[in-house]
Amino acid sequence: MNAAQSGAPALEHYWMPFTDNRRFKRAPKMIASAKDMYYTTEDGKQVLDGLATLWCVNAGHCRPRIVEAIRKQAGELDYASSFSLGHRLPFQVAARVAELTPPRLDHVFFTNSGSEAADTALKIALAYHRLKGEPTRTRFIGREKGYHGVNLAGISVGGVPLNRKAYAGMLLPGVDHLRHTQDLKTRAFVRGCAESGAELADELEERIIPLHGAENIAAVIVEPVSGAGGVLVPPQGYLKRLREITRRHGILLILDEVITGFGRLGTPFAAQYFEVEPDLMMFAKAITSGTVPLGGVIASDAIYETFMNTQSAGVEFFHGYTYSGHPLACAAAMGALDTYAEEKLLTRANGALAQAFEDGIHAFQGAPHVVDCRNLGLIGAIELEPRPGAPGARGFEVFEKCWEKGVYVRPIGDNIGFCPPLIVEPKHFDQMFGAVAEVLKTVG
Ligand code: PXG
Repeated sequence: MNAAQSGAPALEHYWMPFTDNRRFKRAPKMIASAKDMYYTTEDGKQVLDGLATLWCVNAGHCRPRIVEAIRKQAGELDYASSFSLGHRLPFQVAARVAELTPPRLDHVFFTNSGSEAADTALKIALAYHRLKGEPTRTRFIGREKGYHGVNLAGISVGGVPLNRKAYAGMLLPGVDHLRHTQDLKTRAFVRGCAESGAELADELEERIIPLHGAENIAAVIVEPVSGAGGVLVPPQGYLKRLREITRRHGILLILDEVITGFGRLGTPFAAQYFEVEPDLMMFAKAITSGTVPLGGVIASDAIYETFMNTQSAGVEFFHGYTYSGHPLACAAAMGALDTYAEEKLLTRANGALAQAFEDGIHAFQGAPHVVDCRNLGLIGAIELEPRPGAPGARGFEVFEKCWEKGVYVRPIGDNIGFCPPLIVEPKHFDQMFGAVAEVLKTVG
């Protein structure tokens, strides 16, 4: 039967994101449906979702509360703008997000994605300093291996070289980067946060602030645990130190919680896990458990009040998206937040479950090609030695062979990322890590 007879679509029209299109289209991996921890492929195979798909399906797939909320909303109010009009849902979702975040983070600006949340957070920072009478604060400090989406501002403060390479001449000016925190020589195979390395944050005060001048720096932006940079867990005390230094110098701290938000570390947000209160926090992905695009930035009272109180009447912030606060996305968020609350998922990545996950990851120490194992809460990775002259090839081979065995894990270069839905059970760890262990024996 040819493709037309089987009803399969032509493949050339869809330009797939972050994909080797030619390779995929030679041997497509097509998913037909999903439920809880598993996908079903078009050829009827069950595949365990070991990455909450793209670090976002925290409640598991096709959960009834979320499905029903979206269905109902689509028939009731399909779309309404938030530009000088309102409907209840985004107000309700914003209040629930504010309840889950640290005390002084209270005001949510909705976007559709994490990339837009990055642009939004950076723009809030610039406009805030200007309103405060400090218009020279325009520089941003990101971190090597940081990932803040793919828009030009996000890749400028981000530190994933391949995402920046083609646009090198056109990135935002005035950006500097902190060193990343990984060090295979002194901190490989550490369980959770390493005891050493907090001093890496001092680079901000010792090198970057003297070089650029604190009065010229708007914000520092980091992920609490970097995800797409390879799952890098911060050293103990590192984020607290960044917070102290930024506060001392009037620099805003933006935490990008697009992956860590909504229970990944066993607390609603990583800010609570690390006991650090940022000025701005970005979220996306798991706010709807990945079902409908929604992201946002939650701002501190001080920032919001500056916008509201220091300007004469009129629009306080010239920014917004057609779909900011979209009814379907907000309905999905309510369904996801209800599911998280009812099933206590936001504190599940803790205790015995997180310990079993950690033990499973660290059992790879000594396995073929493995040069590091990292974990925190229910996020982790193993790092493989790259094949000489072919970085990423070994990681991709592991991904493909695991898929054949019915397990989806994500290659991030030569790192293999693990980030299961928060409904995961120990038996799923056995399946996931078991498949990777078998595959590693067969990878050259
Ligand atoms: N910040 C972080 C920390 C992210 O992980 C974004 C921002 C951007 O979100 P949107 O919704 O615009 O994609 C992300 C997204 C990977 C991978 O290779 C990770 C992401 C996206 C695509 C690929 O693991 N994270």
